[in-house]
Amino acid sequence: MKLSQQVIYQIYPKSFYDSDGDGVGDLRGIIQKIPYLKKLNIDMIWFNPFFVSPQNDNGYDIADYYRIDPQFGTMSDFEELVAKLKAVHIGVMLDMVFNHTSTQHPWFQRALAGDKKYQAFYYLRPAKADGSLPTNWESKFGGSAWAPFGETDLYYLHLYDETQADLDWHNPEVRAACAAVVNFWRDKGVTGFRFDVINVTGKSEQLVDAPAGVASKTLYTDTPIVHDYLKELNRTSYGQDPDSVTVGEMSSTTIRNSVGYTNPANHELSMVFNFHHLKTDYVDGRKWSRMAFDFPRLKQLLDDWATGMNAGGGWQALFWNNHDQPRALNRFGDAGKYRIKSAEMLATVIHLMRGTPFIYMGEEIGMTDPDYPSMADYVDIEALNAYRALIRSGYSHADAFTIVKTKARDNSRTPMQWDASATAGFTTGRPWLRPTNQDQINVADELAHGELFKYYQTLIRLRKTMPIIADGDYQTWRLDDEHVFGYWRTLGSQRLLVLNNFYSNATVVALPTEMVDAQVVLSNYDNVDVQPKMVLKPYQSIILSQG
Ligand code: TEU
Repeated sequence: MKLSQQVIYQIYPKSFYDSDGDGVGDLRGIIQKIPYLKKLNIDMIWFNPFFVSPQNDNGYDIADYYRIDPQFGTMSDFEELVAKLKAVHIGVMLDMVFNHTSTQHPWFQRALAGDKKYQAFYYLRPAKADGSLPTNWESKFGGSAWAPFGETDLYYLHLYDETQADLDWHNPEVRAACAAVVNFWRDKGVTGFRFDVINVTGKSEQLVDAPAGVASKTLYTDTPIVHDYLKELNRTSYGQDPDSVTVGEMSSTTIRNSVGYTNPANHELSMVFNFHHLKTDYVDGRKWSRMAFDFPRLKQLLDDWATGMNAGGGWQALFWNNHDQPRALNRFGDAGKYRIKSAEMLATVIHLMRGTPFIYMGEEIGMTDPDYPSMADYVDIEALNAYRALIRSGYSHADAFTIVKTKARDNSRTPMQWDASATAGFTTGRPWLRPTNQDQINVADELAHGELFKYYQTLIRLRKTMPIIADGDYQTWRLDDEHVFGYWRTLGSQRLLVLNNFYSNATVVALPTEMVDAQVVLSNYDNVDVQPKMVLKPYQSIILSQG
């Protein structure tokens, strides 16, 4: 099936389904749930990393790219999973974390033991003449991006945790080693690859301080050489398979670069994730802050990206949720009274756009953030570091905790809620992270008498059956509407108008004249009557078609 008709589902293996009662999800658990995945009718599954890892960053700190971490299963479990998914036409996308390795990786360990070949795999630098750290760069998880390299007088660069050492992509042996990993998994039948923070691999060879007032990330994000690296990786690995599906996770990227990464003529990637729309509830761009989302800004960003990527022939990965983000319902929808309607509205926004929709596990049953009473429930390194940093900078415990509660990555990492039981039907043991609202939100209830899962099935079916959804152009509708985010899709003489009310109040939209006798393709409320002045109910979405 063409990429434009596909929908991808994301599974966080640690939290999907536990088959052996140790409280951690595993590959055999996923095998058991294939009928559920097939029912949703998704085309590919992106799995977060399940490779051998000390798990300091839940598997994004890889110690062996070629083996499965025993807590998730064995290579034969993986082979069985791939074969059983293939039998029902579901592809596999693996997470390739190539910006850094775990400091437990043999490459880093050999470098530490003095092996020059592997020292050249990493960024090792001496202190400055005055004895200070090699640069003033900050780790994305807090503190300096430099840590002492063993007993030497060198430091190694880590843009993420201290146990995640950045690989030096200038070294052709590093790039060849990464391509070899991709090819190893291709030989196992894997056709999809997600490249973790791939746009920060293009650091300059001379690492320099960020000038005062300039964020260090601007020095190493989206540099021109990233495009060269991707062209090479494409040529030496996944590009040899015409059906491969690739997505780059692009931290703080631009539309111009993303067009470059994804325009098929460039032979780089199939699509990219960007995160700008998910920063519209940040105060002054700071994640560890709290405010209601800025609706005009959210619309402007969604529209700018859709318009720019369309104009440049680029392709977007469309998403609200992933394992790094609090649940979208708690941010852009309503996690209470209008939970289902707002979940349907948010899904409509994404699934009707031009690009490839991603569904993060649990989204299709309307999962929300857990309600944890204390810091003791949080386990993610980023949240724990952020809490300490907030306290250090003068926040009270209560204020710091409120921010952590709304922003922690743990919010999306709670176990998939299969039923209303104490462990949410996720495990027979003690879940590694506690679910809190499975009595109200779970798969069993949703399949028995819910409407949200069915709504997702419909959205997925529409993309496969309506060429205008898969391949039509995107155009802006009135950006100044105060409650509604709408947009046009067009293909030949056919037009769709997609209207989404982001609020719990009804609102009126004066329909463009050419749409007053349009057909209703779908709405999340019954009995829609097309009127010149249309009333949109709370969180209502309507898809109108003409021609
Ligand atoms: O995340 C990359 C990234 O840009 C993070 O800084 C992200 O913005 C942050 O987690 C949000 O708070 C990827 C992975 O998705 C994440 O799970 C890893 O921790 C990170 O890379 C390092 O590998």
